[in-house]
Amino acid sequence: MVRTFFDDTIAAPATVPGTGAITVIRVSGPEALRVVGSCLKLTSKSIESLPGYSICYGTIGDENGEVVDEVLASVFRAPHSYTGEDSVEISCHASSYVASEILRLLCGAGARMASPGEFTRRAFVNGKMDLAQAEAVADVISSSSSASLRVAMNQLRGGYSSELRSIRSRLVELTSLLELELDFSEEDVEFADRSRLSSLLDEVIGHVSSLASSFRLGNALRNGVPIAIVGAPNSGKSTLLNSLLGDDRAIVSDVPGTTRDTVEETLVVDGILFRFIDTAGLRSSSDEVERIGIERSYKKLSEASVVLALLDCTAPEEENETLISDIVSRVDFSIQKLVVLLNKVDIFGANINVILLNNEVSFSDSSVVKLYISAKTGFGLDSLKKELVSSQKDLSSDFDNVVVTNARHFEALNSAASALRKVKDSLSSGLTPDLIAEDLREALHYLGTITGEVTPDEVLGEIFGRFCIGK
Ligand SMILES: Nc1nc2c(ncn2[C@@H]2O[C@H](COP(=O)(O)OP(=O)(O)O)[C@@H](O)[C@H]2O)c(=O)[nH]1
Ligand SMILES: [Mg+2]
Repeated sequence: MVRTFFDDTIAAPATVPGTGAITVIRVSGPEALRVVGSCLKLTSKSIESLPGYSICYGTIGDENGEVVDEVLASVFRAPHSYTGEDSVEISCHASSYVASEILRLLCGAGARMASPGEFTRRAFVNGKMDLAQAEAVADVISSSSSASLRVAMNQLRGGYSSELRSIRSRLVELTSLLELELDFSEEDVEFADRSRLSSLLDEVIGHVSSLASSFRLGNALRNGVPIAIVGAPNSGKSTLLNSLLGDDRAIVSDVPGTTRDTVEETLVVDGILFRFIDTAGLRSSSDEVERIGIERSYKKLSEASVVLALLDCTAPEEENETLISDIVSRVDFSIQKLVVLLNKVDIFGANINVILLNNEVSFSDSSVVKLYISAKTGFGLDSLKKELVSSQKDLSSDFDNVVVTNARHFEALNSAASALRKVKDSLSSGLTPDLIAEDLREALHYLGTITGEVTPDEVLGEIFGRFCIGK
């Protein structure tokens, strides 16, 4: 028998309650087969005699011999199961009454209800996956685009963990070089070649920092590429959001200043998840609430990957010029892209060519894209979507590399990088090896929190607590 770390057996539905064809109830723990066997009747032998990876058909009955449901049960033998323990997955009919009756019988036979994320937590503790992989399970479940799925899948399959392992092993090598020196410190020898140490260190710092900087991309993959829609009140920002989504999500009104807070919605275009942010119109206002909204618009502008500056073609040209120069001064062109949208072209009907000529807004930066659209009729929105997709080319090519998508990992990588920079300073200022080794251990500690080697129980509790019951 394979020894695992838990001596109790847990059970929970692994599928969402509601209408569907079947519900799957997961049972895991040393007693899983006995517990299920006590209420599951098969035609010939008992489930306890079946080998792993087999499926059997039978009936589940209650204390009075009354049949609750006909089910299929899949048998997994430790360690070849999701949790690493003996497990059974019961597929029953998707009636919430049936499921709760089966759970009641399982608990009566010695199982207990699982808490959120407990199956995955067991998989982690039993060494089936590390923490980064366990977190990827939640990411795979919640992925909403092909790009975010690929990144989560890569993490689940251990790509990220193996990258971290290689960084850690280089750091361990560094630490042992230094510790060797420590052991012989009485004799005043310098074993480790300082310049070799320092170049090894540079390599690791570079690696850790590039992982950390992939978070901007990772965050965009996970939560959507942030696209801020900014412009004057009444330029059609909310109308644009609604037509992009094909939904009346934001309030459209011809009273200026209606959108006082930001409205965010996601949309997948060509496999890329975008998060559109409708903001409060930019104008000088004495209204306190509106001013707070405008401040928030500027904040969203600065956080966006792409800024959509929406101009009303029918507004006076000077107004548009002032607004654009305000927006241009706030865009960081090294990491952000600006698309200027001249809206409401439908008003000009057949005279579209006239406005194309008249409404030339000039830009210092030639990378700024300008499009004529009608948020109301949908004219030009396909070109806009194409522009957005092509602005995120790196999103569709880069994600085969390891991409950090998790804020907790991002923080740990930053802490590790800063501990490593301290090591580097200490090396160059000739500090004693014991002090240097301490900072190295600190960096190792932070990296270890990502994969779970040194993650405290409260953090584990918090991570798995965010999972659903049955995961
Ligand atoms: N003709 C026309 N009107 C538009 C267009 N886009 C928005 N509007 C109108 O402009 C007004 C303000 O729109 P809204 O989306 O609330 O502007 P916001 O303040 O920028 O969010 C509404 O009356 C819209 O119907 C457009 O493309 N063409
Ligand atoms: Mg609005």
